[in-house]
Amino acid sequence: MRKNFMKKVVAGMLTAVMAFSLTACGGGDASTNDTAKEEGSSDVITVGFSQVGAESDWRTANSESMKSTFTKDNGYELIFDDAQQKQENQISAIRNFIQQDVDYIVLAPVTETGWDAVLGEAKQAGIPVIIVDRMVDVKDDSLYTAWVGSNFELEGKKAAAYLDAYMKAKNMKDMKLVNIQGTIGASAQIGRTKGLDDAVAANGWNLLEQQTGEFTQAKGQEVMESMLKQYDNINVVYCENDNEAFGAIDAIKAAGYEVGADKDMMVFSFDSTKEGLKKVQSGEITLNTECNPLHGPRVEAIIKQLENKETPEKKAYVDEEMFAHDDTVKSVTVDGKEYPVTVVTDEVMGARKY
Ligand code: GZL
Repeated sequence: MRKNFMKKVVAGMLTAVMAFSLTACGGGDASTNDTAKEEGSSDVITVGFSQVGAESDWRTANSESMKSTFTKDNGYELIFDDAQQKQENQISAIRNFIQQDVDYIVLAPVTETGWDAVLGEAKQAGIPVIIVDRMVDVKDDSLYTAWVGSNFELEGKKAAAYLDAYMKAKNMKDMKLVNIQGTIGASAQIGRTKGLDDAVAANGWNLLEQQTGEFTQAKGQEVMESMLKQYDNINVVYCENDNEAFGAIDAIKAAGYEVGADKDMMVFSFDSTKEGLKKVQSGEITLNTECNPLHGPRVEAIIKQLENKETPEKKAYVDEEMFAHDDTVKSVTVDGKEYPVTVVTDEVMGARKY
């Protein structure tokens, strides 16, 4: 297994000096890491990837992108760990990767906080950490080498701007809005909720309730069922990902309502997966704001830069689109920038990669 040789030698020397000084002072553990590893017998780059789970179509596409990028044929050994949406599982996975002395650790963090200690251990071991998708909130951002993902607050702002424009175009006065949120504390939830909350405050919209749907279809349906029991006049359902929207639509139909912009309730969603866009084309989802999951090549580009001793951008945002059922709203402007809205047609569906 190939090693990041110099990094480990330096880390080993630091550890040895620390261990010696502790021993000299009669305190601490005299053991040191064996970091002066022999150069690996092959050039295979070992990547330990801690994935959130398999909670959504988006996550499946994201995992597929990583697995199809970090293949043996491409010169990699990928160690893939599915944390089943539990942070403690991700922390154990990272510790395992450190034990296995991988060349790179890639983390898709389930939520933003709680990473300082384990990322400190990776740094101590001289293993670069790349964060993908959601963000980590750490005191020292040298604990990770680079991040690539989405601007989630922008996604929320775009969706809210569309809703405002749509309401005005249709002269809809009465809004009774609910938000089925993502996993609380995940960057995607924080940003999409903030984008909506700011618009609610600015426009005086009537937001009846916000509740987490954990980014899953089952929980999205359960939350929608309970909201329908609580409120008899909901007309806008903001879902923070496609799978929640699928569950919400099932619940709305089961309760005897019709889904669609010109029907009883209009549904907004995020991710723009194939299944999500099919529901935009049918009119069940009015707007789907894209969140692009194809991060495999983006993470590989960062690793290649590091292999070439280059410095990657600390944070890299991916560009994302908006998809609507019709052309009532052709574009929205957010923070001075215009974002076009694409009407979903067979041609658009044919071109989708996930
Ligand atoms: C967003 C990602 C979210 C998706 C959900 O980048 O973290 O997690 O929006 C997924 O579908 O579960």
